[in-house]
Amino acid sequence: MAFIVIATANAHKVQEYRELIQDNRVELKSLLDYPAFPGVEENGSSFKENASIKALAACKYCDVPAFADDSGLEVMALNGEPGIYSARYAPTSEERIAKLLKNMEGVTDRRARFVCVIAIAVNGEVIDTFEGEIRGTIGFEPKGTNGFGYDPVFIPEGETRTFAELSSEEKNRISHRANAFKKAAEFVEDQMNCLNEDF
Ligand code: ITT
Repeated sequence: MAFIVIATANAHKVQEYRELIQDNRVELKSLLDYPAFPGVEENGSSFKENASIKALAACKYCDVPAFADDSGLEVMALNGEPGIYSARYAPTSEERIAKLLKNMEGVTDRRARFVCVIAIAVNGEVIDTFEGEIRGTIGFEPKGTNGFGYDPVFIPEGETRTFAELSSEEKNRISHRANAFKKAAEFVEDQMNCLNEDF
């Protein structure tokens, strides 16, 4: 069986990708399977750069095809913050949400979007990147216990519930991660078809 590594140690992301990859020919591993992986500094200035840095590092270290997900929440009234600093906005998820809600006190424009960029690296090179988004609004208090990160305060467009109140199947049908993944999966499928035609 072929396997691919996702360059993340975030168990929630791994779980979402396990549900998204409905292909029993592919086994998904993550950096949780490589505990000696030294880590990598996410010093890029965009989701795309950080996704590429992570995918390349994992591909080189594990010596197999790898992909990475760099993602985050952009709030319009905060000029796109926390953006690429979403994971580093405060030490814990609860503190990040508390800080976000504090910074939005008195703000009536609650529009926001989640962004996800997937980078794929093969043979020590990033071959492509794919972006997905989901638009929505920021609630006034955390609601729900599913998902992770900012899910309890993000209400996707067309919904009254937060991501954390949706089931994982519901989130995975519409999320920024699912939208980026669809594009990446189409690309991989096309590449496989081209390879098959060459033989
Ligand atoms: P890796 O770098 O190891 O993949 P990470 O959690 O540090 O793990 P990022 O640097 O991409 O990942 O930061 C993403 C942060 O954005 C994440 O920690 C959450 O705070 C937030 N985030 C991204 N996708 C999310 C989602 O689907 N639901 C809620 N919060 C999300």
